Amino acid sequence: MTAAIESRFIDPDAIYDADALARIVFGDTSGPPGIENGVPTLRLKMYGEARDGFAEIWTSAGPIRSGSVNGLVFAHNDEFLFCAGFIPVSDRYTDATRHAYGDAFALAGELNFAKIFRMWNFIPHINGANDEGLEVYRDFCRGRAVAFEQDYANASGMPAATGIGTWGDGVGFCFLACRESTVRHIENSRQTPAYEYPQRYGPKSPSFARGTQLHDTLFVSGTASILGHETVHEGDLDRQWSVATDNIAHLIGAENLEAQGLRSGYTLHDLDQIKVYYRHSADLPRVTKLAQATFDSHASVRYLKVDICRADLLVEIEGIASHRRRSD
Ligand code: 3EB
Repeated sequence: MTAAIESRFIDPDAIYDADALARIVFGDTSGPPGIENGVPTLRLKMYGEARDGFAEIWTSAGPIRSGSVNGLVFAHNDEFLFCAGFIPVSDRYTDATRHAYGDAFALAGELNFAKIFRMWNFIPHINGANDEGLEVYRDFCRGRAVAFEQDYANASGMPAATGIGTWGDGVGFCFLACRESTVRHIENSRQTPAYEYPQRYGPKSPSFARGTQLHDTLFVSGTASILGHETVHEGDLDRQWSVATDNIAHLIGAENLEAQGLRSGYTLHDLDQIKVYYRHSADLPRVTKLAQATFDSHASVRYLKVDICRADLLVEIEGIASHRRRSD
């Protein structure tokens, strides 16, 4: 059996499926995840006002079991697991991250969902310094890397991910995992694999793949204006936008996928469920225009004003590529 897993964006107050796997509320509050109306819910403070927010709902057919343990909440059907957790705000993240992620990986293993295919990490004060003077993102990356090295037993590799700012009082994280499905982690020949970034970006490299393919769906990681391992076009929003979207187009295109043994290729018009993270409020009108010119007019796009993991990045984009729309 292969059930599909799908996400959609809805109003934060809208009625949602009681058998949803997950609900992530991008609103004006944050905190540890809980089970709300039977559905694991992670609240991330991403906006100053509740009315600006939205919720992302993940659904998959079949009976669902949900629960919570160790501050983690989860839900799964026969094929897919969602798990979320939270690390309170701190001036040192390495150990807490290592433990929280280690617990989450152990839970996924115990529930027999060994393959993580998409992960999100929302980090407060991401460009700030911890009590050793190390940038918070780098501190976080150190703990996450150790958890992947020591507690993530699965050989399928590191998943597609987003590591981005939040206005909340702690790190909110969540991931999706599966059992036996074929999961393929994809790299981008225009970019150095993040897990091979040189040490100048931090003591431990970020733990993620540029994308992950599951069945006919390619989950695209947060993607920015980085070529090789270097930020390009510091201070220039339009140019950063074009490098970021060219990076996505290349990642999901036939040439890059074929070089990694995959047959399907996608274009930017196959991208949906798009999140555009932008650093400066004043850039929103421009970012909206650029998105309208770049993506399919039917694609769902949401905009979030947050800090980005490198102080010189102005914009970062994630989404999901599939051929579904074409055959609609
Ligand atoms: C980059 O390419 C930009 O730390 O999980 C993108 C996606 C980025 C995921 C993460 C970071 C992460 O390095 C930043």
